[in-house]
Amino acid sequence: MHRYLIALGSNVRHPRHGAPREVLRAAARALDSAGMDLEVLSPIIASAPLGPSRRRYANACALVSSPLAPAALLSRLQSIEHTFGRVRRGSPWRARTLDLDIVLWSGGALADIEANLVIPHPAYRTRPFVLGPATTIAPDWRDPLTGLATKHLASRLTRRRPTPR
Ligand code: PH2
Ligand code: MG
Ligand code: MG
Repeated sequence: MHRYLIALGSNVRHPRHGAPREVLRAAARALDSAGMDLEVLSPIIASAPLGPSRRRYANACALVSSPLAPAALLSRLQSIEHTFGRVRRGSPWRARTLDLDIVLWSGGALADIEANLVIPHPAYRTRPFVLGPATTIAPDWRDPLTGLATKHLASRLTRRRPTPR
């Protein structure tokens, strides 16, 4: 059995599920089906968009256990994105109904060129909208590359710079 930390994001309404935070609630239910067990979902936060899209995001993180290896789990996540109406065309950072990213897994560091998959997620250490929710459900999970726990990565981001005097 493997464990995965998954980041969820949405910044487009879904015609049936509704606003982005409702999209994430429905997506969490989909993470508890067909070879995946949802252990816990973090609180859902609102976050300012990073990148070109102007719409605010709903973000959350989930802990999932699964017998699936990373490439197989990724393709399950992509098919869930697809059932939520995500269309992959245009810029990779365009607004999206649902984004499901693998952030960490119990097997450590991995680069699967064929599946276009890198774990840990290459950008998670600098993203408050990932580290905030992740700290609420997996504060002590260490990044296999830097050795820093989620809560330490998060506090590095929010720490105030020393005020010059
Ligand atoms: N995801 C992106 C790009 N920018 N900004 C926020 N606030 N939340 C996201 O999930 C997000 C983003 C690419 O996946
Ligand atoms: Mg993403
Ligand atoms: Mg993605």
